[in-house]
Amino acid sequence: MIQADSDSSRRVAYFYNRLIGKFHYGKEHPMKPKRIAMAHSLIVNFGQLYRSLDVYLIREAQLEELKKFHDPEYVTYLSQYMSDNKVNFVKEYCSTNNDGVIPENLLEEYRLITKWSQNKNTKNLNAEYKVGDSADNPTFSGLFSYCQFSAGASIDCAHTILTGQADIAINWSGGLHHAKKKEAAGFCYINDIVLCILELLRIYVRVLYVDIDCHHGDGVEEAFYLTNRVMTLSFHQYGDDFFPGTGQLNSVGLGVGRYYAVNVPLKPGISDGPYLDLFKKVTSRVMETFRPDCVVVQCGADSLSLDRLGALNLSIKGHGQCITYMKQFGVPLILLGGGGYTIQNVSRCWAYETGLCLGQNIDEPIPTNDVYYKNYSGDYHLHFPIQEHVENKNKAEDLNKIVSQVYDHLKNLEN
Ligand code: TV7
Ligand code: CA
Ligand code: ZN
Repeated sequence: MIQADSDSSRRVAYFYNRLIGKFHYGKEHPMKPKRIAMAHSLIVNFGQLYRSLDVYLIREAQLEELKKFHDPEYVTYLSQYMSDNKVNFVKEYCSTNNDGVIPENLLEEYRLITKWSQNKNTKNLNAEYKVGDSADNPTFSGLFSYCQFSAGASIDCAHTILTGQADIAINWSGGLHHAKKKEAAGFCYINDIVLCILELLRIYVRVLYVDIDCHHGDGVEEAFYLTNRVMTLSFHQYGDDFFPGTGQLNSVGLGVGRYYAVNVPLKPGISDGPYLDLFKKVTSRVMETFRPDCVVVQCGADSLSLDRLGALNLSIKGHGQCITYMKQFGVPLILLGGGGYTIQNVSRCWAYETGLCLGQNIDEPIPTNDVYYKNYSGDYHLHFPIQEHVENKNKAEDLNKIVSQVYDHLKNLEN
């Protein structure tokens, strides 16, 4: 049964474009944009859900918009170096649909694709920006368009909130928190989150960023490390060389930004109970002392149990309770995607959380007509069972120490 609670009247802006699911990082690469299409398909097939959303088509952010955070030469490099890839993407994409007739619902895509292929720019730059030279950040067909879509949606999330068109805005194709001003890192090339927050700062005085991806939100933290207008809060797996290796408890920000960066480093195996206890203790104090005008949540689903890269042990309901908890403060909310590498659980999680935004607590089988139905083999349910046998390596005393340290840091902001 889908149950609606009393605040189901909240307006939710949901951003999607079916091209997102067509991008490939490469055969063995763990990051799979297809999971966004899978989440969308679940959202559509849980019919009550889709009908209650305000659905917006994702557009491509323009170069000038990306340069609001990124180095202009880095953006130019990405756009020009990648133009051949874009053309390849167009060819690959068209060849799979080439029956000669363009159905009406694909006309918009066709227009975009035609535009791309006319944009072919053969300039060859000799820049080195850590793109394509590591397995983590390969070049692939259409890479720059993928970045433009991800960023375009996160920027437009900010606009729907600022203009009062929505109370909650969602972009599951965003959340690429490792990208730096002029460097790609950890599967991320353009930092859509920083661009979204910069847009919010045109009107709002204070923005809170909360990151529940199992990796540290280093790119966002670094971008706002010196300011007191953005507080960054990341929960992440830490230690034993886990990527990216930053996000210690004592990284707190610098200058006027001192104590406006909050980090919660965790050992493997933390489950719903202790995670939510910690999450609520930290976020409630942060909300009370920082009083943000808007909250941006990076909802990386690699903090779920059974993730291919992460070793935390959250259930989908536990992950979702973080969203419900942030929602109840009544402050405008932006939800972005992020990591998540066991893709059938990522799509389950983000479809469920889209429901939570509408006040619907979905707990039912996967609709049998879903095109990705076979991906959910096992029990074909939206939720997977809690993993009881996983050891929580975080002792109660470690977690209490984190809470008291964070509280001590936040005391410096009270006056
Ligand atoms: C937000 N872990 C991104 C998380 C980024 C994690 C890493 C891989 C990985 C990459 C592959 C691959 C992989 C099975 C896993 C030190 C290295 C080790 C590359 C093989 N399989 C987010 C980034 C992290 C690429 N990187 O927060 C191609 O795992 O640990 C590292 C760096 C050097 C590079 N090698 C890994 O969730 C979206 N990469 C298979 C093929
Ligand atoms: Ca995190
Ligand atoms: Zn991650």
